[in-house]
Amino acid sequence: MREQVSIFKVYIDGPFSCGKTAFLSYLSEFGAVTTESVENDEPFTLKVADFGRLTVDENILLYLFARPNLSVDYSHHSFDNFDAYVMMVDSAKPDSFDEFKALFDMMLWARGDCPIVVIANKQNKPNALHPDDLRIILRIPDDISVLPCVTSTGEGVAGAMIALCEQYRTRLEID
Ligand SMILES: Nc1nc2c(ncn2[C@@H]2O[C@H](COP(=O)(O)OP(=O)(O)OP(=O)(O)O)[C@@H](O)[C@H]2O)c(=O)[nH]1
Ligand SMILES: [Mg+2]
Repeated sequence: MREQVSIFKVYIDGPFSCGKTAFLSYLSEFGAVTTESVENDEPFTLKVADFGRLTVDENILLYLFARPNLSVDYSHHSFDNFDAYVMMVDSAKPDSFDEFKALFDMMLWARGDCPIVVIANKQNKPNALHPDDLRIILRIPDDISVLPCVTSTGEGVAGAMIALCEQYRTRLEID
């Protein structure tokens, strides 16, 4: 008999252009299914989440969802029905930190006790802040990992997913 497949839904969020689609694309076995189109020669994202899928093994499937860009008014957005959460920031873009904090507060509220990691993305930029400094500036609680990534090359991406899976395991052991 075929074993039951567990599907875990992972929600990826973060300020405009921090690397959400690139992150999802890197992980997903068929790339990102996006709803981007072009308007006035500029990329434009419709109000539907990017989607991807990662088969971890024969029993575990990750469904990956990322919020599309600022065309979405996230004040009406509900994301409390996911199994794990990834919050990203462009480590070299301080003018996006207020937006990060607003999104992160909503995510903390929505996640309950589900696994969560913060990705300090774009660490390859010359003026990127170190994850330890970002933790202080962005007031990330001590029990949430802030992990360095260069999503455009894939560096740190797998490690972030492993950290999320480890949190599941720890939770299962506690339960
Ligand atoms: N230098 C550098 N650039 C990156 C990195 N990750 C993503 N980018 C670039 O950042 C830009 C934005 O990446 P996206 O993945 O579209 O970001 P996004 O968060 O999905 O953007 P929106 O959906 O429009 O909010 C692209 O040009 C990426 O190639 C990284 O680690 N380092
Ligand atoms: Mg995107």
